[in-house]
Amino acid sequence: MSTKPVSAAMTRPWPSPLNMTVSIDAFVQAAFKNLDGNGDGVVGRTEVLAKLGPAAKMPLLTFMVGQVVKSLDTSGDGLVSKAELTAFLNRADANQDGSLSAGEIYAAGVGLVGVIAMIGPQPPGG
Ligand SMILES: [Ca+2]
Ligand SMILES: [Ca+2]
Repeated sequence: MSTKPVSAAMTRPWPSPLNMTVSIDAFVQAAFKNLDGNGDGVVGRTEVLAKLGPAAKMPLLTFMVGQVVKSLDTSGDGLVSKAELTAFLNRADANQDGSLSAGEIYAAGVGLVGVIAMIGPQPPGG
């Protein structure tokens, strides 16, 4: 009998989407730290795609990023501000406790799952 050790490469800085509970504030901070490449406090589609590297060449992914940005961008300037992301996450926070459970994330739909999927796989040192 042999058991395979779990590779360290399999671990992620974010918990598994299936059992995660995320503080909205921490999520917004992490999202902007990770995605706001030019540090101007707003995140656009090109900044998100730049973070995705070679995967950004996939048309479906490019489309999804555009849809997510569009759904978050309530002011219509093509950029997502911290306030816009916070407002979106607050809407998903069904019990208004300031954090999101897996159930709340699931209920909020594909847009939020897409955001979390993008933010989740942070490259080491990135
Ligand atoms: Ca920016
Ligand atoms: Ca905006």
